[in-house]
Amino acid sequence: SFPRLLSPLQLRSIRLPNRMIMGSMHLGFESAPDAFPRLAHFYAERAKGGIGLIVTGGVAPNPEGSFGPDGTVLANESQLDGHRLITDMVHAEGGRIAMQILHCGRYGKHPDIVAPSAIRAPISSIVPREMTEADILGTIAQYGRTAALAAQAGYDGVEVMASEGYLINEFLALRTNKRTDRWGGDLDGRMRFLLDIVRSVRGGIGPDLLMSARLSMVDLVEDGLAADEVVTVAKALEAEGVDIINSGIGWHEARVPTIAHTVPQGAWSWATARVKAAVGIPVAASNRIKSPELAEALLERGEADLVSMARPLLADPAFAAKVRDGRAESINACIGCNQGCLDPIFSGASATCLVNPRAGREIRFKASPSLAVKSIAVVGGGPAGMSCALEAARRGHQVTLFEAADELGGQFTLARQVPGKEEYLATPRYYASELAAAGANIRLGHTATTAELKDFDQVVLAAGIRPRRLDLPGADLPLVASYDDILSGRRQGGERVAILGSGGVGFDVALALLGEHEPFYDAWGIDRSFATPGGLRPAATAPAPPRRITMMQRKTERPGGSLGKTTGWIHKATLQRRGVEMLSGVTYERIDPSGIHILFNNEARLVEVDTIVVCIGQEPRRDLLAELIANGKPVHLIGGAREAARLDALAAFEEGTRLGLAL
Ligand code: MDE
Ligand code: SF4
Repeated sequence: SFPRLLSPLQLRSIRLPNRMIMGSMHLGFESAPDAFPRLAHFYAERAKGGIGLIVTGGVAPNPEGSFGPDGTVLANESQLDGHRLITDMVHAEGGRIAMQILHCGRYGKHPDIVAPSAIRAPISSIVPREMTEADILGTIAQYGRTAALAAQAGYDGVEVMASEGYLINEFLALRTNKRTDRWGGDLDGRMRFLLDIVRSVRGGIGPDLLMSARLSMVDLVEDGLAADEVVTVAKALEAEGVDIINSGIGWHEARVPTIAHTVPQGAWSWATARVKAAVGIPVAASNRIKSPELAEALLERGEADLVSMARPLLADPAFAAKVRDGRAESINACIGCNQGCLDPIFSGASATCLVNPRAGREIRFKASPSLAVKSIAVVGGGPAGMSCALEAARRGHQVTLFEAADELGGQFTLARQVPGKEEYLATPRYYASELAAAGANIRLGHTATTAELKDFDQVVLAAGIRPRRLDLPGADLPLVASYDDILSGRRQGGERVAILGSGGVGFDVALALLGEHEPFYDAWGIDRSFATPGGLRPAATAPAPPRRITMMQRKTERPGGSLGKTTGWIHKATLQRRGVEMLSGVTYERIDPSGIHILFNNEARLVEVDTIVVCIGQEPRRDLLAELIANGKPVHLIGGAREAARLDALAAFEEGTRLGLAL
């Protein structure tokens, strides 16, 4: 049971039924013509799912503050109808929603960005313009106007985004604030902008609505705020009548992972606890909190009063209702992959969720009961097959799912051997129990035959892929292994290993061969004693790797170029730290028992190894296709069986869901 998580909280005129907040997420379609109805359905579904409070994606107070082409600004009454649609639909579901006001400062992706000082961010190519006194006063007033408009639109409150390295955070930190006027210098000067904004916002929303401020608990960049400065700012916010302090962790330019799956769950609660101990108002913990058990434990330990979860609400809109109704074990857990949500956002596309393709597409992906019940065979229990079978079964079809292995999950089960990816296994577990609940017949350890499939009305071929074999002299020698040999645990690597192919699978294999991760705080130089501004310290010396690894690829570009934008750099840094060699532009010549002969920089070289792991892509597995077509069976081909060029779980789940809704 979750007594603390489920206890209500009164904030001014607003009563939260529980301590779960959905954290702010930019979804990437905010400026699309149909954005408001889509957003309204997205938030309404989460409200229906029982969340205590929803915080919207960031809305800028003026055009300079917007993300860029896909950002939104609320500066006049012209958009109020759109926002009212959101608040009306959320309230109709019994929910509460606060609008986040976010000025992106030097992180905006457009030419007119501004900042306290004209210093370019390391993750941007644009130098911001230094704000004048008039810009600053104007911006403070615009925050108040935007807040007033939010109140007029029916929001229950606003959140002031003061973390993650955005404009207000840029004013707070010496790293980005070199001003010598009253907006810079000592902390009183640097926090003046934030406190004036908070006053302006309160003026805009009046005394009854709630105000949250998202404050950076630890900046994780050099010349970030010192430990006592964070506390001083928090106390000043309390004195100004802020109702909730929400946690931000690390700037976007920080070279420390903060929310990827490699970050231990609850890794940042120490930073929130320091602030919580110093103030009397409720404080919310955030980042890598995805299970109700951990959330309850944080509250029980007194490290926070609320928990803010963002991605877990993409993965399962009904998260809070399941906690409330004693069904927590049936939560579709976020696996921290960033593949469906943050990676697309940082690449200028829209967010959804890998394990819940319906997220952000609530209107298009509506399930309606099937009018004519059909018997459907789904061959293959990987991402495409599982998701298709589940949607079809939920809609009332008679579904039989055939899986040759002894468990569902397909390529997903290979995550088991990759340190930090263990939580990926929650996904097949979730689908398996939901399939059973929806009445699907699951036949594990069974390879379907054409004869068996003959009696079904429709067949979905989702048999996935098989690893592409290496076509090279010596490729059949015993030292050569396929990636699934290693990732399934069937084979172990030797002392010296060559990995052929440096895409996502090659990286997973390298990480698996390195074994357990180093302790997180040591590897990334995180100072939990918070003795230096920003909370960084030199990383510990990396332990010697258990084996020597050389990764290679034929492509000339840098290895890891195809990895996710928000996780690729983490994996690259981890492998580099452990001394993994990475070669690009390699020509493979031949393999013999001593290793692999290659051409590298126009020179012949023997890479002496005892194990060669082949990670050079996949081919579709379509064993039954020709026979089924010859028998005149309607066959649907989805997932890797249709297109294996890129092993793409995001696409596979989406294709499966789409087809399951259409059958
Ligand atoms: P890259 O390829 O890793 O780097 C490019 C080059 O820059 C260098 N670099 C740096 N050098 C020095 N110091 C630094 N701090 C630094 N940072 C980068 C790199 O070394 C590299 O140089 P090279 O090696 O080539 O010589 O980076 P990229 O430009 O491809 O991508 C950068 C990213 C923005 C993707 C990035 O760095 C990101 O991965 N950072 C982590 C972000 C993250 O995970 N943040 C925490 C979670 S998000 C969160 O908590 C709140 C999110 C707020 C909104 S959503 C809520 C509001 O509505 C996010 C919306 C963003 C919309 C744009
Ligand atoms: Fe979580 Fe991955 Fe879904 Fe993002 S795409 S919400 S990280 S499961």
